[in-house]
Formats: sequence, C-alpha cells, structure tokens
Amino acid sequence: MTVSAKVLNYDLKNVVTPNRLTGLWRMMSGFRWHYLGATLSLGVSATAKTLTYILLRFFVDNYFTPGPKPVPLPVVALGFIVLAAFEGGFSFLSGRLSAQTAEGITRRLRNYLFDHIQHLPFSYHRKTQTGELIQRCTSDVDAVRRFFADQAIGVGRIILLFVINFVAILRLNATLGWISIVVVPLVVATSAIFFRRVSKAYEAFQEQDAVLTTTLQENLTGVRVVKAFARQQYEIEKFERDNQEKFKRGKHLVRMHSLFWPASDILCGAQILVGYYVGAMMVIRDEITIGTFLAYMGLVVWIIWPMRNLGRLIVQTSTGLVSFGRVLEIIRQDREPLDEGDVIPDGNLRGELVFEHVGFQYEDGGKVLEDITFSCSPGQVVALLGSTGSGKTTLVNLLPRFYDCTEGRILLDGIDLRRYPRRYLRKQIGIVEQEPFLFSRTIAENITYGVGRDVPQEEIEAAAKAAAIHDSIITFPNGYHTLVGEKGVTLSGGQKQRVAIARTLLKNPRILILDDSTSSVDTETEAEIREALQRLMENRTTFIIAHRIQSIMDADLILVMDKGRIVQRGTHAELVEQEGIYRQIYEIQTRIEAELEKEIENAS
Ligand code: DUT
Ligand code: MG
Repeated sequence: MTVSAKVLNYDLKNVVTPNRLTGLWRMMSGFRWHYLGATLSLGVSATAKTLTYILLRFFVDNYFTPGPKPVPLPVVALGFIVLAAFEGGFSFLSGRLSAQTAEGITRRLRNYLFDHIQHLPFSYHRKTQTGELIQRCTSDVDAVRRFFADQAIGVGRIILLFVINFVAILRLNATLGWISIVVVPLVVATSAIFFRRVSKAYEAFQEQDAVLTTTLQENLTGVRVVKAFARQQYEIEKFERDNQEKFKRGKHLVRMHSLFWPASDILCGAQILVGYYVGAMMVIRDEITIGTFLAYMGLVVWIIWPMRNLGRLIVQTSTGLVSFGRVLEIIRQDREPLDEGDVIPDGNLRGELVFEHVGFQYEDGGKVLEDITFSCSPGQVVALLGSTGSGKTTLVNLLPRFYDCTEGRILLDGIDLRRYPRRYLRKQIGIVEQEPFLFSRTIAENITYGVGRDVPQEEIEAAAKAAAIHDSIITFPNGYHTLVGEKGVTLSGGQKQRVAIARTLLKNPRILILDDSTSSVDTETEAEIREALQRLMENRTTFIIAHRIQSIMDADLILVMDKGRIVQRGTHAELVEQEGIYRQIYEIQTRIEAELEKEIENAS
C-alpha cells in the first residue's frame, strides 16, 4: 500500500493524551477511511451470512413439502452460491484492508519512534536502559500493531454481527430473540473483571520481559568484560533468575486467560442449550416452522460468537493499551530542540570562548562544576588536566550544548551560547570522545560519517594520514572498505581512537575537542598524532584533555581541575614554577619516564 507523505509525517506527538483510547483514535489519523471500508465490507459479509440462514429457512419450508414452488430450485441454489461469494469475498477484503492499515500505522509509529529517540536529549539516554528502549520499540509496538489489525476492527465485527443477527432472530420470532441475549450482561461483566486483572498481569509481564532484554543486551555488549572476569556462571545464573521470573509472570497471565475462557464458555453454552430447548418446544407446539428453527440454530451461533469474542477482545485490548502506554512514555519525552536559538553568524565563527562563573549539576547528582571562569582567544589551545571525575568531560560537553550550564554563562564570540541553535553549534564543534564509537560499516564510511556528503578518496586518506591511521588501514584486506565489527571489535583501541580522530578532522570544525583521545596509543604514535594535530589545531580553538603532561605542554592555557573547580591555571612554564598539583604530576611523570628509559637502556 502506498501511503502519502502527509500521512507518514503526521506528528505523533498528538497521540499523547490523558485518555489512551483517544490517543489510539488519533493514531489512526490518515487511515480512518480504510477502516471505514474494512467495517463496511464486514457489514456486507455479515449480512450475506445472515441472509444465508434466512434463505435456508425459505428452502426448508417450501421445498421439503409437496405443493407449488415460489421460484425454480436452481434459482435458490444460485442464491446460496451468490451469498457465499459475497460473504467470503467481503470478509477477505475487510481482513486485507485492516491488516494493511495496521501495518501502515505501525510503520509510521516505528519511523516516528526512531526519529524521536534520535532527538531525545543526552540526559534521557543517560538514565534509560537500552534494553528497555528496544523492548518498547519491538514487542510493545507489535502489540499496538495487533490492536489495529485485530482488535480495532474486531469491535466493528462484533457489533455488526450481533446487531444484524439479533434483528434477524427477532424478526423470526420475538421470544427466541430475547432468550438469545439474556446472558449478555453476565458475559460483559465477566469480561470487565478480567480486563483489569489481565492488564495488570500483562504489564508485569512486559516489564520483566524488558529486564530480560536489558540483561541480554548488556551481556552481548559487555561480553569482553564478562569473559575477562570469568563471570559467565554468575551472568548465566542471573539470566536464569530473570527468566524464571518472566516464566512466573507469563504463567500468571496464561492462568488469567485460562480462567476466563471456561467461565465465558459455560455462560454461552447454557445460553445455546436453553435457546435450542425453547425452540424445539415451539416447533413441537407448532408455533414456528422447522425452517425457522433451523435458521435460528444457525443464527444464534452468530450472536454467541460476538459475545464470546467481546470478552477476548476486551482482554486483548487491555494488552494493546498497556503496550501503547509504554510506547507513549517514550513519545511523551520532550525532544531536544535542535534549531531553537536566534543567533546564526553569517561568516565563520572566530572561536573566542569566555566562561563566566559557570556551574553545572546533573539532574540527579551533586555539583560537578563550580565557578569555572576563564577565557581563550580564537585559535588558542586550552588543556584540561585533572584527576578522574574532576569534571573535564562535563566541562567540554557544555560547548556543543549536550547540557546547558546551570549557573553562570558561556560566551562564544561574545554571545551567550544558549542563543545559538544546537544544530549549528554541533556543526562547528568536533569532538573526539573519550570512548569513541564506530558503526558496523566500512572504515571509509566511519571516517566520512560527520560530513554527510560524498568525499573524494584523497580527502579521506589525508584525514587518515593526519590521524596516523592510514598505514594501518592499507594493511587491512579491503583497505578503506574493511567492515568494522560491532563497536569496532576488529580494531584495536588505539586504531579506533585514530579513526575517530580522522572522522572529526574531516568534519573540519572551528572548535576541536579532544577528550583523552590519545590515551590508548603508545608514546611514539602519540608524538606522531600530536604533530599532525598541531598543524590541524592552527586557526581552531582547541580543547584538549590529557593525562600526560607531554601532550599538553604546548597549550596556551592549562587548567588544572580538581573536584569541579579550577585549582591552577597558566602555561606549562608558569605552572612548573608554582607549588601545586601540576608540578607534582610533572615530577612524577618525568621520573617515571626517566626510569623507563634507563631500564630500556639496561635491557639492550
Ligand atoms: N557524572 C554524573 N553523570 C554523568 C556523567 C558524570 O553524575 O552523566 C559525574 C561523575 C563524576 C563527575 O560527574 O563525579 C565528573 O565526571 P566527568 O566525566 O566530567 O569526569 P572527568 O574529569 O572527565 O573524568 P575522567 O578523567 O575519568 O574522564
Ligand atoms: Mg572524562
């Protein structure tokens, strides 16, 4: 089915309403005519079925006894055939329409969810488990699909069948008509009770299912940690425990279902029995014809069927609603506004940065940055040095506005950072992250990732050479077209870092952030990269985080951080003159290096 772009681009944010049924109704936007078509087809099909029984009555009452026939027998036979064709044909059409629209709605939902998740802020991803998200985007979305494929159209089917057949029986015989619906209130009441219980049981089941997905996903991602610590047994036992819990909850859910069906079967069975008994008595007393009785037997089944399925429908709808609610929890989250901001400079950024009493606090944590004040001119190199957890990564994450500072302000070229759209900033700023992530695509694709256009091979190679990774890449079997395994398993840590550096260099950003990006390369390679970077850092404001003093000695400004504050600042020459952390670190590192050199000398 082709769906128009307008329908596909419908903003699903609208489905977030206090009432989930309203939300589901909105979700059908653009597909409602299809559903009307499906329901009408159902109506035609149901009517044809009912007419078949009326024709049966006509046939039995007129052709089993001698006497004149109203129409020739072949006409009656043809009537049966036509009715059967209508019933089957329209039932097929209805199923097809509803399945197609359910797929259409789900496709739109999936696309929207992916798009939405991509736009959620860092703070959301930080506190949300990946497994939980996967669960909601797959299993829960599928439950929503089932709702639209079966339950949404099921309501129409049930109402139509019930009304059409009830009217038909009433017209055959009023007494039989009323008898055939006495248990309806009971069935509805039973369904309502089960509805609430099944909802709860299903929600618990889905939650546990998400726990299991998270465990599985974490173990696959962290497989190296598990193996390195030889914790397989522990993980297996943990998985088995979680799985056992899921089994328990699943069993509870099945028990709910298995209690419901016999209950409604008994009610419906009793109903049929009474109906047949009364009908048979009426035939004996000559109150109705045999044909009427036969028609009644057929029709009453199609009154009972909707009643039984009303229960099933209500119970299944409860699972659809629960899943829909879980999906809504994602949609409800506010996106990070990428284009909000009133300043977009025409020319290039100069790259002057001023931090004024900047403080920062994560939503749920204590203060991570406090009273950060410094400035740097365009093209300068600022180095951050400090113990682990002192807030270095947090500080540089403020620049592309992954987070906004909670106190003070940051000025970029004299303008408050919060006035620049995030999208603009992120185009201007290149980050080589502390733990770079590579996609399971080719190396070339990874290097060109930030550019978003076709890049000539020479440019890719130039970036790779600058990042000192070109020589390694050409030793791979497919060179630049070598696939990187999930998370770059086939590359070493240092190689990964260097591919990430190449990726950022190709982006050619005005502001460059290197977060510990030479931590997993040896001293020699580091010197190589540093040399290349030196050239690249020209004319760009650069933030460099490193643990080796060697890597930051040439910086224009070195900030020494401790517990979220700047405790020392200056150039290398100034800092070694002062008492303080910097000199201590410097002395330790030079001593270690000297010792190492001596050992190497002795060994050779
Ligand atoms: N922190 C949070 N939430 C986060 C990230 C960090 O609460 O999402 C805390 C942990 C730490 C502090 O903020 O206590 C500073 O973390 P950051 O990552 O900025 O430290 P770092 O200086 O980059 O440390 P490292 O040298 O280990 O990279
Ligand atoms: Mg860090």
